[in-house]
Amino acid sequence: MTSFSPGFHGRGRRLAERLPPGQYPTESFPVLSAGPTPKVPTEGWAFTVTTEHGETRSWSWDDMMALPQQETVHDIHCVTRWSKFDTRWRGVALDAFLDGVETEAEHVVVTSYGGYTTNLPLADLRGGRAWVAHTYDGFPLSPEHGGPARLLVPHLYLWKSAKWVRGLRLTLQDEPGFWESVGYHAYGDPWREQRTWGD
Ligand SMILES: Nc1nc2c(c(=O)[nH]1)N[C@H]1C(S)=C(S)[C@@H](COP(=O)(O)O)O[C@H]1N2
Ligand SMILES: [Mo]
Repeated sequence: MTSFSPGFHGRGRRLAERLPPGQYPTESFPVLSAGPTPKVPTEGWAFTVTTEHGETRSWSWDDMMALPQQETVHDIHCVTRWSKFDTRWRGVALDAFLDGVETEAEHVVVTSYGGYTTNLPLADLRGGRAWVAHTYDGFPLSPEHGGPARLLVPHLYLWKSAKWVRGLRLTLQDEPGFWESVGYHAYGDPWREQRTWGD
């Protein structure tokens, strides 16, 4: 059996090993938004999962806050080449919303207040790898960064982490989202440098 030192897989890994190809580390937290920042009050906020049959389940802000909350720390990677190490979030794992949802769908279109969309495989939202995040570094997520709540899928390029997240539409076919339809990669794995269609 191969054994690794305790830090090898975790945060103790050397920073150079944590930087995907073609990325540079930054301390700042740039804001990248394709349009204006929508005003999304928590009153009236809802997160809705819609199946391929059109069945829906919705959570109000209070419903969402009553689900199990997780504190989670991740390196994030933007396709514009900045990476930020050890970002600290609080939110609800997508598993909590997907539990008990009956579906044959293998794809998801994530929808946002303001109209942004992005697509990814449903499997990537399961297994404790994706969150609806409402707190960043101990404070309510700021509107520019997607507050009151955004999707966080740190193992994919950050354009998949839809800000002002509104819901999931489960689909039988993979449907490109906003950036994917103009040339960004359908999957977007930073470790395989899947930036654009040809990658
Ligand atoms: N709703 C919405 N979500 C979005 C975007 C957007 O324009 N609208 N931009 C994406 C892109 S391209 C990136 S790199 C990240 C940037 O997140 P940040 O502004 O918090 O750094 O949000 C992603 N999520
Ligand atoms: Mo981006």
